[in-house]
Amino acid sequence: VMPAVYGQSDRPPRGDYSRGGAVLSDYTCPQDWASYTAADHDTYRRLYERQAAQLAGLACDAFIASLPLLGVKDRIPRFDEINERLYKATRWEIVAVPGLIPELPFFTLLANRKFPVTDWIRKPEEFDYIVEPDVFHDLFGHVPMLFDPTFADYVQRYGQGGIKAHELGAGEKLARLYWYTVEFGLIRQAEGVRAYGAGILSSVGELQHAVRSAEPLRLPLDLLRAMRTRYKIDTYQANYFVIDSFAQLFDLTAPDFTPLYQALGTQADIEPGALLPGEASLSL
Ligand code: HBI
Ligand code: FE
Repeated sequence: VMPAVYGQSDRPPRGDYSRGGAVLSDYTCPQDWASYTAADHDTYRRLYERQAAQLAGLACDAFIASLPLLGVKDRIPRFDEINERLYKATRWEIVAVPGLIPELPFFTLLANRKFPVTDWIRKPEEFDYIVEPDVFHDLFGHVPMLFDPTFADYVQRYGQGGIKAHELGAGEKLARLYWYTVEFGLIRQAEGVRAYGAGILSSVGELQHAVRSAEPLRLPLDLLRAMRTRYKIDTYQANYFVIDSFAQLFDLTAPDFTPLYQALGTQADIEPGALLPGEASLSL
């Protein structure tokens, strides 16, 4: 039953992190599926349809294989239904959150194999572009990849590293690794470069830009290079980092990052799109 203050069918306003006490101390909350409107479901259906139609040749195989495991396409899925499949596949679960949450609880959820999914959906006037993650970005972009066992293990390892980075004051540098892998990562498959990052996969325009355009730089993933590289949040990325496999990503992030953070302390940040001497953008 909805708290009376929210009315019969309106969702709590975006940015309400209390929701009458429904948000827990770990920032998770009930999805409150009943309060989505017909317009909300329609927005999801139209976003899904448009994005699913342009994946071939641009999205990585793992994503294309697992997208159907989200279940219904014509309305916002119930998180519980996705969890029945996801937990069996990789022992991950999705949990609802009211929006962006602070770094430490975010890392802590990932370390516990719980992926925070924003429960509200964008308004029709935000259809093509939204800065903050919403339920479409989080479900469509992120959740299919969590069905891949190796990638799923990487995300947990990232969360564990995040807790440590937070203690060391290196959370901002480590956040760049999330950005350039989980959000905007590219992978080299036999047929060419493909997207595995959720920010690319859930974006109407960035898929083509990231995978086909001659404009952005594509560099092999190097942890130090990626964590030195600033990023843009309001335009297509000017550089992407390419991996060869999810096993490579998992293995790269096995060592303790403390020496990396020490090195980062002495090296200047790199502007998005800048090439260093000796570097070259990878061919597609
Ligand atoms: N909260 N809901 C949500 N989703 C995110 O992707 C997210 C967040 N809080 C923090 C955060 N990301 C960043 O610190 C990561 O980029 C590391
Ligand atoms: Fe995201």
